[in-house]
Amino acid sequence: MGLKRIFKSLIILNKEIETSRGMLYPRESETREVRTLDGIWNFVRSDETNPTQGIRDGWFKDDLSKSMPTIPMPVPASYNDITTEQTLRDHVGTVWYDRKFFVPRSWGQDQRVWLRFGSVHYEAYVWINGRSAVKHEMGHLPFETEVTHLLKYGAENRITVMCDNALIQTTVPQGKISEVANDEGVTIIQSYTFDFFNYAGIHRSVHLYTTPKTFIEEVEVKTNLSQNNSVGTVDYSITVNGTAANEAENTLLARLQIYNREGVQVANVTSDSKLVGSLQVDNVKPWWPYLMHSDPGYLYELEIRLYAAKEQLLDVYRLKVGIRTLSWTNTTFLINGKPIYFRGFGRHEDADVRGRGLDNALMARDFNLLKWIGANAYRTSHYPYSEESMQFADQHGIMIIDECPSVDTENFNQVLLDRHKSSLEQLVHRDRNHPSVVMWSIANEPRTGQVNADTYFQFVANYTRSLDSTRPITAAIAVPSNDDKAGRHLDIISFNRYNAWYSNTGRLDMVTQRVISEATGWNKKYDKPVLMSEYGADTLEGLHLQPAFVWSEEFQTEVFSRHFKAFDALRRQKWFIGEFVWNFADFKTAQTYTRVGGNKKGVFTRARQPKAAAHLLRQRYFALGREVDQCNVPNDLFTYIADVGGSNVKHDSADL
Ligand code: GCB
Repeated sequence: MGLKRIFKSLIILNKEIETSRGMLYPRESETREVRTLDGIWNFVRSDETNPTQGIRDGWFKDDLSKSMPTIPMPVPASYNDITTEQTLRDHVGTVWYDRKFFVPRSWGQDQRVWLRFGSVHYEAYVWINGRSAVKHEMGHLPFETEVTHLLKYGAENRITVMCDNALIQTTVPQGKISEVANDEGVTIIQSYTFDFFNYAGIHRSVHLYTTPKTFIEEVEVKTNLSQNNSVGTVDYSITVNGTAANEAENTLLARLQIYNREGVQVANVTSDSKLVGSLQVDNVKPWWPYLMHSDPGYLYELEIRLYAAKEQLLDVYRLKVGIRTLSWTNTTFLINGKPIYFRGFGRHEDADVRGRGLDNALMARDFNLLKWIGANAYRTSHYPYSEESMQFADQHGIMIIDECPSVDTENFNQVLLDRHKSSLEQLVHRDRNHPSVVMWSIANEPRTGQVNADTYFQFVANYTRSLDSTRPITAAIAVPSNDDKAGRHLDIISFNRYNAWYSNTGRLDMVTQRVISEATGWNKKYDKPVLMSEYGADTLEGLHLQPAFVWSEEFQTEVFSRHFKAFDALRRQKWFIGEFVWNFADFKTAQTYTRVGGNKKGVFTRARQPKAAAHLLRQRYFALGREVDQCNVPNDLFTYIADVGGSNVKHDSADL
């Protein structure tokens, strides 16, 4: 009996899952209006022992303040660090938000209104004027619903959100909830193995936007370049939602135009009624990564005008498009026909006070730092980042390894598999048009040595491939290559390892050869390109110890340098395609005795100031850029030391 049950739970099937619709980033146009509901909302923390009380007592039926005392809460932001209360920081379960807003009278006429959340972590239930509007599970990903029928026009409306942060064995990512005895009774504890704080709340912007009755619901573009990169093609496919499409299918058509950066039209086409076709751009400017070209991040604007019969304009939507190709073999990964060598970071969306909440100032600062340090890539470890940051990456030419929220995945089961696939479906759907996205990461440090990992990751990888065959698939793996059962389903192998930190702590003399042999082991096993997706050392800013000692700035610098040596040896093997430091900046984690206020492996502090190793990394990334991509290096890369011509002393960037 027991055995039978165990066996049953091991069987996982590749089931069909529900797919997302729409979700174009809200943009104003001649036919669309957008307004944000960001600002200060009212907030209530539920009783942890009674998480469904608000539902049973109907808190959504009236102002929250009529049911419970509320506090002001900024949106977007994580709620955890806003107050001084430990109970809110560590809260497990549901919290409630509400606010009032007006909808103009004009919105009630002949159009549709949509409500869109950039992300709510982890699960959200939404009501408008007391009526259920939408429910969504999965942090870090947008969701939307039509609210035309729920709104009062030319009047005041109320939106109520219940957000649940509980992570269990079938959520993505997984967690565990338990009851433990405390001094006075019991406490509900959320535990998780992943190494970042489980921030929660309404993390990204909330938008209301209008569309015409029949409108452009989805646009998918795929780009290509001619052999010599002189002619670009943009294949498009448009999905329309609305009655005009259903009643008179054959009469719909779209006119598409592409404008260059100067606003000059460089291509145009009129679609057939299937709304699928292609545009050609002569003398194209391809989208290039930062430092791989003198004009990186070149974006065109694709304007789509949807018409009904008799040239009646229905809808207009504009999308930025970068024209580039990706291709890969068992040794190389190429963009526009040129091999890529990644120099980048693992990162987090994390900051003081606002937690994981969208912060445009922080985002702009981070991109400035990425460019200052000469990085050309980062991985969205360990979940999808904001749509605004994806747009920034497009503009700045920063390549993205786009990761879904699966981290430390274990105990593979059917519900988990379905949700994991759904997280990738939502991610690919959201990000497929971004030229900056060059790879999908289907997991971070999954337990790929476990029973079922082979089948599980075969399903996940093949599903992702079925959604998008134009980008390679990876996962950041930490089990030894001998134990791994998932790598054969990937296109590119990424591995995480902390030599001289978790393994052989303090032993700087045990880094270089180990990195070389681990990377080589992965390549031997799978015959695929390999990159190192994490390495690093916790470093307390301002702690200086010579000779280098763990936690000091000297130690981080030395750990990096020992890795650089390994990477340079590996670079001679063509299949080694990149290096990613862990982490871009210090970030908050759950409380443990190995974390001093959080994980301190940042090259930058949490306040986004450089540690000593940042300067070393900058010299390396630009040196690589110069060697691999012939980029220019900044004048201030080296500090003047001495005019000792003829000696080996490097004193300016000409010495590189
Ligand atoms: C890892 C994880 C990352 C952690 C890091 C660390 O392997 O992928 O989430 O933060 O190690 O510093 O322990």
